[in-house]
Amino acid sequence: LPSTILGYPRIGRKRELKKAVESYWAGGIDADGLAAAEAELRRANLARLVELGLGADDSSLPENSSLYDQVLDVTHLLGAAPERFAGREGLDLYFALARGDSSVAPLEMTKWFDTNYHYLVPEIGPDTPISFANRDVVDRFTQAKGWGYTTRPVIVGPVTYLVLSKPAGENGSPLDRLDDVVAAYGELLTALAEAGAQWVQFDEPALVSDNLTVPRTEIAHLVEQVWTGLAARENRPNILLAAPYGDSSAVFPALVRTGVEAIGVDLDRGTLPTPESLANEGVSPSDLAGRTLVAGVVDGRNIWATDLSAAAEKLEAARGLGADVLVGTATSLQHVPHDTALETWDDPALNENLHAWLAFADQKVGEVVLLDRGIRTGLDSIRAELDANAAVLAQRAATEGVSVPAVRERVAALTGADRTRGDYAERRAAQAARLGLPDLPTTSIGSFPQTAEVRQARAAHARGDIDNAAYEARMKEEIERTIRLQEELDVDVLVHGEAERNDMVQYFAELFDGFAVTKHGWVQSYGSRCTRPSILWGDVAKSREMTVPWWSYAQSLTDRPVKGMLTGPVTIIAWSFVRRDIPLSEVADQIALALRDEVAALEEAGAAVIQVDEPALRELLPLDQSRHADYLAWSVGAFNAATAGVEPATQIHTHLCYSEFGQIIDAIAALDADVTSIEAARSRMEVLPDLKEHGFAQGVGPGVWDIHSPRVPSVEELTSLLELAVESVDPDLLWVNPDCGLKTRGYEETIASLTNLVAAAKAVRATI
Ligand code: THG
Ligand code: ZN
Repeated sequence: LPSTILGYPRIGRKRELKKAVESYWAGGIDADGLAAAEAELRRANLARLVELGLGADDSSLPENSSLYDQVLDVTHLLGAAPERFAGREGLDLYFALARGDSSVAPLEMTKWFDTNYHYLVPEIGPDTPISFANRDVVDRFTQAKGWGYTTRPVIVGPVTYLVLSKPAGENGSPLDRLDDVVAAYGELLTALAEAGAQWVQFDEPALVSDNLTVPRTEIAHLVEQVWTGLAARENRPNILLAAPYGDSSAVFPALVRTGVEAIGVDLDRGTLPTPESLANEGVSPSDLAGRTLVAGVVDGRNIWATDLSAAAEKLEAARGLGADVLVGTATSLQHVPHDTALETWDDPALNENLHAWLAFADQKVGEVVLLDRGIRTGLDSIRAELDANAAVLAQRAATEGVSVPAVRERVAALTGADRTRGDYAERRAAQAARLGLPDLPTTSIGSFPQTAEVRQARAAHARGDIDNAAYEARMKEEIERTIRLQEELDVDVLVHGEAERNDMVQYFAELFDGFAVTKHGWVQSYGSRCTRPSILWGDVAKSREMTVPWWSYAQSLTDRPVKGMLTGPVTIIAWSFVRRDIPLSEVADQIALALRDEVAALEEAGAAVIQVDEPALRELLPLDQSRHADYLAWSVGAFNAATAGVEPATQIHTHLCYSEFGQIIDAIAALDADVTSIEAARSRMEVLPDLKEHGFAQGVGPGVWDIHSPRVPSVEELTSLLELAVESVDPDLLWVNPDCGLKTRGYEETIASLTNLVAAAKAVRATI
């Protein structure tokens, strides 16, 4: 096996996969059309990788394509569909599992480790069918072989698959089915060998996470057992067993003991064990002789050019363990966009800098190929490239905007007092007097439906087809419509609807100093859905007018309070590609201070309620438990720095996009927001008793309308949820709202649902 990458973006340089899949769903192309488009994209990606320097026939080409999701692909491979999908097969079944259909709810979706990618959660119970049921992996290999490529299929490993599954039904754990899954993988190995595969890659990232229901030591034990068994099979391809997404040093001996031919480790987030620690586990250099170590020295999920000298040092250290060392990526490159060459930034200096500083997937392949040359023919043979890379890193550090003294000083001067709002009881009284709201006040989370017209206006503005004044007029029309609608519906605290925002992070990234945005930098978020993460390259500050004019316009239209709406520091970080030359905690404080300025500007303009959303607070929680406390301290501290500058009578809201609080309930209390809105409808307010037990006694808005579904909730249903809520929450502290923003909903269902929501609030209000 030569040097390689663990996976390549599959959405396509021009989002070809997204377009093909969505066209198939819409009836624009049929199954053959989709298969043809998918094959063409796969072939183009393979051709591109060979053009970039990977070998066509030496198994260095990863085959990690998927029509929707790599975990769903395993469910499909195993035929492990829950009972409710009975009667469906092939593509219909595959997409029904992903998205549901007219009569069945889809699999649940959740985050893939600490990335922004989401996978479909398998439901595995004692009766779930499990076999080697689908040959797509083999067929793709064979098809590529026909094109002249010997690929290396990439498949999520059996232990990770089951650890990420949830139980179907009441009884047992998905891991009870491990033997059945392993048997199916065994058959897959045979089928791949028969098709001529030389190598196959299995990813077992569960090895590096503490955030799972199964303890890490148990996962390591299972991986060792399963892979020792699979490695002992005859008639199979060579196996690359990868432990991406974090530190596998503690489980490395278990990987060695499996006997697989190659091990892949993440040396970006993780480290290698020392020869001494290996010796303590009874692993000696001779155990590694003749084995391959794919050293993941090129980061797979951020977009900065690799420090090649540092990478070369890691490779050198890896050789000390006794294995044959190859260059690899730390994770699949599916988390980064395709190619920086597709981008042009308007500012010529920034354009030149970013092209030098950034490495998207194609540039990372180039780095792997270069480092491979370095370890094969000696570092001197790539000395010129190493020197040029060092010069770029030095140039970046010295570039204006990367380190802004005023920003650094301001962060350094932050005190505990700057992060403290003062007594809640006093704030509560002052806010009650200022706002004069009824019990159970109604509000919404922030965005209103983004109509096709709004999107078209934004696109026309971006193209230069309409000027600033016309665009502004168009947005103001939309804001007025949104305000009038909420008044008609008799909502108590209004929002302006965010028509002017494309995305809640990109909007701020376009306005703050220190960020760049991309035009083509799409990254798959789930299925056909993509985001373009912003690039945080420099020190962050606010130097432009941002949300105040829009808010002021909205507030000028009504006597009811309109919320100022901002996105919090952790969420901005979580959904951007962030610089790594300073600690995240410092980046967070910089963003916090920029937001603090905006909070102050809103307050100065008269906003009585300001919401700072942190939907991603939970997302960035490290996989490694030992790092939780530090993370929660800086993330909460940043939120506090952004919001604690306001008067007691100014009400701070926050919104969190999930309901699983377990690990972070204390952190949520420490945010010290006056009102926190959360997801609660789907779990029937389950979270509220927990909050109460924890002594959380500030305003809370448990979402009563699940906006993730197009269904309009009835007044009765909403009323019953609110009746449940008042059992745990003082009616004086209870807010009534949907469980997330309405951007993705249509107007018709929004009006119907908000009408019912207000009616339910009034009904329950009358009973207290
Ligand atoms: N903004 C950003 N990042 C995010 C989210 C976000 N990451 C996590 C979470 N939300 C992911 N969820 C979604 C939901 C919808 C879409 C993408 C990610 C989506 N994307 C459009 C598409 O692919 O067609 C493109 C949107 C666009 O034009 O910008 O619908 O909210 N930053
Ligand atoms: Zn939300």
